[in-house]
Amino acid sequence: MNGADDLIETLLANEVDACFANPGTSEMQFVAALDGQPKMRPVLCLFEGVATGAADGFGRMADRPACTLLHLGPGYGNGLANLHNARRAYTPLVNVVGDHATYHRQYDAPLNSDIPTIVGPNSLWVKSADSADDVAPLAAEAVAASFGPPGGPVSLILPADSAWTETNVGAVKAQKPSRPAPSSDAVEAAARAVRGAKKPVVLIGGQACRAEGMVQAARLAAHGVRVLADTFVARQPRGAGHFQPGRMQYFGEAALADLAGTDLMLLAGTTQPVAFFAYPDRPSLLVPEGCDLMTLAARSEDAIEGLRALADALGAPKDGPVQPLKRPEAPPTGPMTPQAAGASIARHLPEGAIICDDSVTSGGGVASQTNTAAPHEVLALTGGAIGQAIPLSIGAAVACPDRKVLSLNGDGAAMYTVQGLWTIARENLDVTVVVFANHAYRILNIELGRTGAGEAGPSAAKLLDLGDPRIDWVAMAKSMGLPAVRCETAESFETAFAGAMRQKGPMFIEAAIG
Ligand SMILES: Cc1ncc(C[n+]2csc(CCOP(=O)(O)OP(=O)(O)O)c2C)c(N)n1
Ligand SMILES: [Mg+2]
Repeated sequence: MNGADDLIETLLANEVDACFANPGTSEMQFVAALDGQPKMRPVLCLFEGVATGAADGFGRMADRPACTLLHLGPGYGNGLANLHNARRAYTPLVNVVGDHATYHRQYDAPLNSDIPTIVGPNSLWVKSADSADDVAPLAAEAVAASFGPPGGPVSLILPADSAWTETNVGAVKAQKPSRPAPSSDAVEAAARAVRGAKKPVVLIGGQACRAEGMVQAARLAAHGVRVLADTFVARQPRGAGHFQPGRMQYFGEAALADLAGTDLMLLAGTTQPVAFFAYPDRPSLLVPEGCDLMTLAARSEDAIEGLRALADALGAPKDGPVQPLKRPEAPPTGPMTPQAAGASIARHLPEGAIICDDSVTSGGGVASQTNTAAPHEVLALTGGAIGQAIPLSIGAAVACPDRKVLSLNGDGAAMYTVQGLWTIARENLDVTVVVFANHAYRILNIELGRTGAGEAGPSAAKLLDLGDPRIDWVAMAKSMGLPAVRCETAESFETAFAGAMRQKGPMFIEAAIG
């Protein structure tokens, strides 16, 4: 046994059994050790942003961490944006960052970098296992730390000599932390405040938006309390049989207009709402003036228990409202639009599907119609760093092999981590990838006006247009091993999407909307 064997044994002993990897020389011991541990599923990702986003998708669906295997500081750096999204999703995730042998660090070889500083701001926990005997205990610490609460990425640095040196420590079990329920004082205070308010709102996020939390939130809605969910939620059920809360509006002025007159905002599993960006002369904080802000359950607490206790304290009914099953009866016709795609998706999405959403300006057309589709779950872009939905779908499909996964992407967003298509094909994952090809960063054309930056002239337009040269999405997907079709009409999308939902395995659809 060497440190690398101990690491994988410890990960497996703590149910970390998927490894999204892009290895290098310093990780060769870990790679070799995988052969002795067939329970660990190695998944090669051809860019670290794919590996980290996949580990996020896995953690969101499995409620336990996957690990990544990353090559020193630069490998980690390539994976940073999706680790940022994972941190904002509070997803348990263990990065194994390979490093030079401890005695080699002093020579400042080309791949040498200050790994603790690079990984620090985005890791709940960072330690370097500087001897083989340290590896297993630190790996167990890392797994425990990844659960928070509320959870997030952690980074275990693994020097090459710690991996290759012999050790007899063996697997170490992690102590998984629990989420404390909010105090009864907090629940009573919240109940009093709701009774005294004219127009109370409960804002739910994070763990409160999981299926069990939504059941409790629906009871509050049945009692007459307005329930809103955060704009971007890590994992939220949607469709028939589920409660459909309102959504905090994305644009600040729309959010404040929506909240006008609200005199109490209770937070469960989230923090005070703020605008995604600042704009000249527009507010940052999305709490109306004169509205009391109160926390029922912090992110680190058990918000589901908090909602249950509040509903009980208020004498709310046992059951709240849920969505009916209502799918568009007629297949959509005419030009290819996000709305047409949304109609086909609502018609054919199978029960239990998982939607990974990074579809930017095309997303609204899908969301509005899938509210009453077959029950499914949505994983949203929690950290605003686009390029997430292809990687996320990989991890979700590895975690849930019996569920259909649908990855919805803007064409700009898809290009960030397009290498993930190869992994979907190589692992034969049951993922349908849709790319909304408008050949533009369309949202930024909207933002140009909103920020007061003005109209796009020829130089500005060059930074917002993707049409020259036009990306051939079908050729791109086929080159990485996926069957692929281009849909220029609603009719052709309907046929392609229905077919994709009927079969099992990888499929790529270009929705040609521009
Ligand atoms: C990592 C990262 N880089 C840049 C941005 C800025 N950004 C936000 S949306 C966007 C373009 C999205 O374009 P696309 O995916 O084609 O969607 P569309 O707006 O066309 O619907 C960019 C570049 C970002 N959010 N994250
Ligand atoms: Mg686009």
